[in-house]
Amino acid sequence: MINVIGLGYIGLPTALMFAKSGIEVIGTDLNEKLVDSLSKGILIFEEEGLEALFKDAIDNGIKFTTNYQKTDTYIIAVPTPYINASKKLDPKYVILAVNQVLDICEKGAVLIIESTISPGSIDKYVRPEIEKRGVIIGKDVHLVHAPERIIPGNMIYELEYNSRTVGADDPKIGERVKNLYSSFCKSEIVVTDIRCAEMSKVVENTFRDVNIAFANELAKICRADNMDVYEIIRIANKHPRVNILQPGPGVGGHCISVDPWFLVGDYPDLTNLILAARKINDSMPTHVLSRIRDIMREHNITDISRIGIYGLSYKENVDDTRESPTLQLLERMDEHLAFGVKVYDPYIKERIVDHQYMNFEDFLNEIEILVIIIAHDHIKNHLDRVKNKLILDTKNICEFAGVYKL
Ligand code: SAJ
Repeated sequence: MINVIGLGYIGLPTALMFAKSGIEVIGTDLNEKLVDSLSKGILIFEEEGLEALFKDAIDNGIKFTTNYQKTDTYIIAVPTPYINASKKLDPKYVILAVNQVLDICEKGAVLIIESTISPGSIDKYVRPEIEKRGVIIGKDVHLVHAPERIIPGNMIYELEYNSRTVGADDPKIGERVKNLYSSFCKSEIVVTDIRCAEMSKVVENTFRDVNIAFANELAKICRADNMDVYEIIRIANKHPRVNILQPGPGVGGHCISVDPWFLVGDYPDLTNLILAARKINDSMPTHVLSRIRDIMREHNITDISRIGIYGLSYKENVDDTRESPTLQLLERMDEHLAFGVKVYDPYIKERIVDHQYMNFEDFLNEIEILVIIIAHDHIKNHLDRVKNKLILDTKNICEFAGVYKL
């Protein structure tokens, strides 16, 4: 039996996949409301294919509880927040989960940590915690770091078809865990050591951050001299060894905008490129603001409440708002005492910011300038309804004339 600890964006789909493939799974979370809801068959976030997977897992007997279970295999997928001021990882939830597992686990149990952690965290935080209890690592318990790689919006597919990394102290345990994941993972599973697994995860996300920063810097250069950045990237990407990502209004989410800071925090003298990339991506909401200002000036609009921001989530077709570009943008506006801008996102069902609309039509009726921050399928399917607005399209989805771009 596997006890999956933490039933959020990563833990839940992973637990469901194991259950679907016929393994006995119990999911544990400290959040009673969440456990209640899952036990009643109600999901609390949306994701393509998740409902069907949930149903299969329930049919296969998956259970949810707030209690840790006595078993020989644990998957820990708890949040690893980062401390904004120091840019360092806060390992408190991982430490708590490890301790609660140790309270109950069988001798020789395998603790698989899936949560993203900064390189060196297992040595720095997890091992000492275990050792101070007199528990011997490699004998009483085995440690594994198997970072997840799935992308919100395509999680279920990627759980099955992405390659995975399993970092273990003991290669034999690594192989055992590899076999376990191969119950649903159809792609290569690389077994390595824990330091390598930690570092490769953070490196993957940092690579994407740097690549996006390059695209964003190109967008600014092209704006300065009136060139079409999208056309230039499209052409450059025809080169067989060039693959530039897309510029945008900022980098959100809990991964790409966070993980590079772990490297900057730990290696401040060695991370020039990575830090520059972070700064460029963090500057994009301000760039969007200056584009809004350009449009207001050009059209003699002075009333901020005539501006409507489309999109509150951190990217398209998800309901996750962590580090979202719109939230970053609203923060910058607040700093400049510019209040009153209107906001709409069909995925966000609760009011989380001021002047947030729940109805698209009402939102459109109140605004003159539409700023597209997130390219949900919803707006792509309703472009004919916004054509009469002044549009700032930061995602390059509008092909009609007169639209302002980044
Ligand atoms: N973005 C751009 N331009 C692009 C691509 C993305 O501006 O060309 C922006 C998005 O709009 C979003 C942010 O970057 O605001 C991050 O989105 P994303 O789709 O690039 O990535 P995440 O954060 O949803 O998921 C990433 C993935 N990592 C990589 O692709 C290397 C995923 O595989 C990881 O599992 C996930 O981080 C994680 O949990 O670490």
